[in-house]
Amino acid sequence: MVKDLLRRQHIETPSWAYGNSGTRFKVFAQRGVPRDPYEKLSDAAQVHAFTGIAPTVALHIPWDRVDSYADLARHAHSLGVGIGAINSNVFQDDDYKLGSVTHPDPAVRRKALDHLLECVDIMDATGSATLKLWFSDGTNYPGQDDIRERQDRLAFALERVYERLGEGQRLLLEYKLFEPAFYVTDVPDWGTAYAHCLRLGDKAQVVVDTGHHAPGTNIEFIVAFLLREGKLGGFDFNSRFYADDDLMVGAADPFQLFRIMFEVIRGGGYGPQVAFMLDQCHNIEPKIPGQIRSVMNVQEATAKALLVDRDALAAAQREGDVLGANAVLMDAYNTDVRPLLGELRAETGLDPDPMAAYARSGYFEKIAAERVGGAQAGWGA
Ligand code: PSV
Ligand code: MN
Ligand code: MN
Repeated sequence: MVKDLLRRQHIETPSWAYGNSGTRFKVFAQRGVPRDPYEKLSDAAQVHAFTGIAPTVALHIPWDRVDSYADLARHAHSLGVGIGAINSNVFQDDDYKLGSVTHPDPAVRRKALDHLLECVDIMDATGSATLKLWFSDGTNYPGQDDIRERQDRLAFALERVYERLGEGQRLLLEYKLFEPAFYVTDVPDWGTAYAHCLRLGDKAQVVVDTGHHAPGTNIEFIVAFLLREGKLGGFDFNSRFYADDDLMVGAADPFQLFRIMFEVIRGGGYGPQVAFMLDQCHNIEPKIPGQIRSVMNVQEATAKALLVDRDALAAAQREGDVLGANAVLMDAYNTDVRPLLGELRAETGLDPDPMAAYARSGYFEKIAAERVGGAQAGWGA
């Protein structure tokens, strides 16, 4: 039963994790980094080949701009992977200094909206069902702009995008407490995202990026609440120690990841309706192994969450047995699930140790020799 559910898990890796990245201080170039979106997909296919559970790749436009998106999707399929969410990017042009869809100038708002609509065209061309929207929009100083009117401008753009969505397509709205705006962020929290999505309709849901909250925020509560309302569309998984660090998921706080996965399962969100995506950068560690490790971290947290004895937990909760209920959860968390996952991989023809198998495969040596001048993933993503 647990194994069947684990076999069905699907974790999406981001194209930008394979490119060079860094902080606002320095982008560190690594050997063998992809030179174009086609090569990013080849690397993502390696993550899937060794883990067996990473069959789709998210694109970020224009970082992944190509002449033919249909051709890119064909290339993905030839490698055994598919195109996942299309991520819009209305944050890196000079025009967006004061915002994108909430900018005071209607011409800039139009430009941003056109980009979002183009992303839906790319969904059509690639067969992607998910548009992921994150806005860097906000203000730095009190009085800088009318913060209420900015909500009207945001709602207008979202409505236009929503109307453009086709059958089987949806939009996910991502929130983030701050950065790059430091005073007001136009979509700062799950409540704002939820309110906009609620107005839009069933095809609009909230995406929870685990690095986008104030320290100490109880993310699993947000997950439980959004699932209860049918408004949890997916995750951008990563780890944070301070702000939006984009470190490997499960590295900073594996217990939090377990608690989140438990609420996903408890709330009926373990299935295709809630997308498990990674949104990370590997600034100092090698990228493909960084992604493999991250996929395994999510898988381990999921396995532990699936092992929770829900009947025992419910009984302890009913009886008001505080320590007993807590112990049920901790028993599952403290289980070493690595042997189970090794067995699961072996049963599906995979190496039980994906990290070691990738290291032995010779893929890194091959790309390091072949690829010169790898592309930058973006920055501070
Ligand atoms: C913003 O910080 C964000 O989390 C959004 O998802 C962007 O699309 C992404 O980072 C880029 O890595
Ligand atoms: Mn994100
Ligand atoms: Mn982020």
